[in-house]
Amino acid sequence: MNRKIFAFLLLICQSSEACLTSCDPGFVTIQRTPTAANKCTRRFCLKIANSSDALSHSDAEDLCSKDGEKLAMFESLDEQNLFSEYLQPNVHIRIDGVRRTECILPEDLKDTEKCSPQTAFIALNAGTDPTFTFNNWSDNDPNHDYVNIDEQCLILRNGRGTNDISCNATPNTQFATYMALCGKFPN
Ligand SMILES: [Ca+2]
Repeated sequence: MNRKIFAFLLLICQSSEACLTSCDPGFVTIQRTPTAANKCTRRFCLKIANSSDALSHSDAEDLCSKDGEKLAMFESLDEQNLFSEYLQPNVHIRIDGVRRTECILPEDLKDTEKCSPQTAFIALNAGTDPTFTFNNWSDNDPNHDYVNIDEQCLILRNGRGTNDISCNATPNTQFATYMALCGKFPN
């Protein structure tokens, strides 16, 4: 990165709300390297929220919003490992990210530049660079369930890699999801 641009970004970050204070109790305070991709975020607050019912994507968004958070994603393996107690086989966690509308139909998927595993999804929580999540796919994902074309949302599959999955709740299936990764900026 050009030195002048880097210095300018640092100046913005030092005056940014995202650089200040710490997280509420119950959150893990995440230290991040400020970049343009994560909107100059130095600190971010993450937690795992639980539900007794299988979560749809919108259920997970609602669960996070109760305390002012949004669905979030990990920016690195180091961040992910801070939640190792949750990262178990057969444990799936709803995370931020939805498939771009222009990457839903089978003919869209033939445009491998526009709809590659790295470009087909968009993150909505502004404090995170999604590069790690969009390169950390579990085996054979993203597969978009080519029969039903209904895998528009994302989970952390088996506590390890990203999987595209239905946005609907899927109780009584192997991918039933009862946890959501929620995040927000420090207060
Ligand atoms: Ca999938």
